Amino acid sequence: MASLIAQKIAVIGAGLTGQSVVRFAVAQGAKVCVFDTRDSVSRELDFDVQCGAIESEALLGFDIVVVSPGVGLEMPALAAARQHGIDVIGDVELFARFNPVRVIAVTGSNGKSTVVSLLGEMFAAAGVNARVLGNIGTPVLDALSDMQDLPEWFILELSSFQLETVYSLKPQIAAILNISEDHLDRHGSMPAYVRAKANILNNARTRVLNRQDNWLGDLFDEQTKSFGLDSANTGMAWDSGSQTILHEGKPFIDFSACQLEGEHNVANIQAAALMAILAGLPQAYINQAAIQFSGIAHRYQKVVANSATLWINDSKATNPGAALASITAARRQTRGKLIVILGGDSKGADLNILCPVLQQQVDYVIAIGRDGRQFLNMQSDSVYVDSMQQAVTVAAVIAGADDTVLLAPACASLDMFSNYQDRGETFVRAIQAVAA
Ligand code: UMA
Ligand code: ADP
Repeated sequence: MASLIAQKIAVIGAGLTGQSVVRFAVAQGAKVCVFDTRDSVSRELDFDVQCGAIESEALLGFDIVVVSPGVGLEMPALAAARQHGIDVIGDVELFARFNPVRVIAVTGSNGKSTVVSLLGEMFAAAGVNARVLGNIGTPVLDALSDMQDLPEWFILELSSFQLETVYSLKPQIAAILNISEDHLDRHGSMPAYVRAKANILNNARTRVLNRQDNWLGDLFDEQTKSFGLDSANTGMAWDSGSQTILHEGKPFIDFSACQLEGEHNVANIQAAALMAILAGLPQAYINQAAIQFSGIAHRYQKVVANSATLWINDSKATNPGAALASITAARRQTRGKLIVILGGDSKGADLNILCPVLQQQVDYVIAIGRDGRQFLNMQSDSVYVDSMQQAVTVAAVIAGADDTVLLAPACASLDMFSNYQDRGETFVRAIQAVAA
């Protein structure tokens, strides 16, 4: 295990990750200096932060630079540090150098939080102590604050941002759920985005991959276990007629008894169940958790409202691939019209991949946000509005009984809201106001 005693560490970014790095590094005896490229940091912190642009030579006196996931690695000060042989890493790499616990690591463009949460429930049902951490919201280093109180497993949700700087992680099981366009404003191209995600597999004992995803074909090795919405006799498969998830060709989970809805969630349950099997959990507990799990907030959730219309909040559908899965699921569940609210910050993604589904499966598009106008060319029955309240008011006029209104924006929320939770909550409040 590495030692941080008297090491000089620069922490870039004073958000959740940066704060966890400071706590961990200080506890390990390091000397820490925190930088944030914003002009000021509004939150209250118990350490000093150097705010504003980081001079290109500013990091050269440090032993290690720990970069928060939201900070792009091409920043000149980081490039200079790398050129001088300074260790430039992320929090997950630092975690990996100290972590003594078995790890399951999960990435993918969509479904990560659902899968790690469900997997956590499967461990809990089986009475095996596991902690869910990472991009889902709890920085990984916080789990190492008490080395005398560690679980049997860590279940890590890892983003492409975090995986760009991971080298030493040795997961027992590493999964890539799927790949579709996301974060291209940061990674620049799909191959670069996939390369970042594929880092999760580097030292993994067993790979878990989606066998129907074209981007993942080259990543299979002899030990890889796979899942898919097909009738294969290997890994996890799917019998849509009987709504049954199969394992090695045999019925394993009755999806019609589960609370999660939509075929994208079939894939999510398959992935979680496969990892649970590989971790040695008994089938009965895997089944029990799959059936009882009701999903997480802002992911394809029915909104409770005094309305004959079905309203679905999928604010976390923040890229076109997620919106595609969401719209497909909603169309299958809807007898009447399907009205979809889309738009926001596209993060450089090509929104046109949604054109066929909007034309063929959606009756009306309500567009919002910075890049929302792009959707107006994809569906003639469409309108652009300035706020979520207006979007819900227009939807309420168009929709009747048997109709569904789906918020699946295909975009990030930050142009109009503080985050996707704020966008989802604004949607729900607006529904409750019109349905009152
Ligand atoms: N900052 C800079 N310079 C920059 C960018 C940011 O100084 O160029 C500073 C900001 O001023 C701020 C701090 O860095 O003070 C924020 O750091 P951060 O953006 O890395 O965010 P954290 O608060 O550390 O949260 C991160 C993840 N955020 C991102 O990757 C953007 C959280 O994922 C994660 O839950 C958390 O670590 C704990 O691991 C959020 C996310 O949006 C949910 N993830 C993306 C996604 O899911 O699509 C990848
Ligand atoms: P992530 O953590 O990767 O963002 P979530 O589990 O939070 O994933 O789900 C985010 C959104 O992605 C969901 O609300 C849904 O619209 C979509 N989604 C979830 N699972 C899948 C999947 N397996 N394939 C495609 N889209 C999915």
